Amino acid sequence: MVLFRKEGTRSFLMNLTNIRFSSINPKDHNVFLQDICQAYDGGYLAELETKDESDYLETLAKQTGKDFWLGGKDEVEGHWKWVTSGKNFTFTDWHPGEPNDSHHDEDCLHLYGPHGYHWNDGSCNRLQNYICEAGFKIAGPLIPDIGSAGKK
Ligand SMILES: [Ca+2]
Ligand SMILES: [Ca+2]
Ligand SMILES: [Ca+2]
Repeated sequence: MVLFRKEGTRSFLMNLTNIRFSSINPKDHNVFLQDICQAYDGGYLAELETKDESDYLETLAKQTGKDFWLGGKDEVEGHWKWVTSGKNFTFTDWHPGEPNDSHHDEDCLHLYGPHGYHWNDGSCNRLQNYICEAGFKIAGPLIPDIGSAGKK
């Protein structure tokens, strides 16, 4: 199931399919998820540049009760980047005490329920849902548009 949401000029797909960030090709963690997002009119794993964007998706995640992958990784430990744009994080909403690289095995960014859907670094091998982001034209026949979620 895919939830399709619009916020301003952005569109977001919240794919309620459990997937590992590191699926399919362990040598290139990003490819599989990126390909799925790209099928939606050039989408990519969500990159949260602003508080508005982060708050919006955290609220939606909370409504679904699911954890979601975002498009951030620290390929170099502690240096967080968005995987599609290659940009460093300019805004963060880490839960207090995160990122903690627990067990030296947390390199993938997600919205995490036990942390109130604030940001956490988690193991890339976790099975969970994911969020794609794209431009306004993302709407298509593949995607059931269940309407826009109100801002809180
Ligand atoms: Ca964004
Ligand atoms: Ca890490
Ligand atoms: Ca963590």
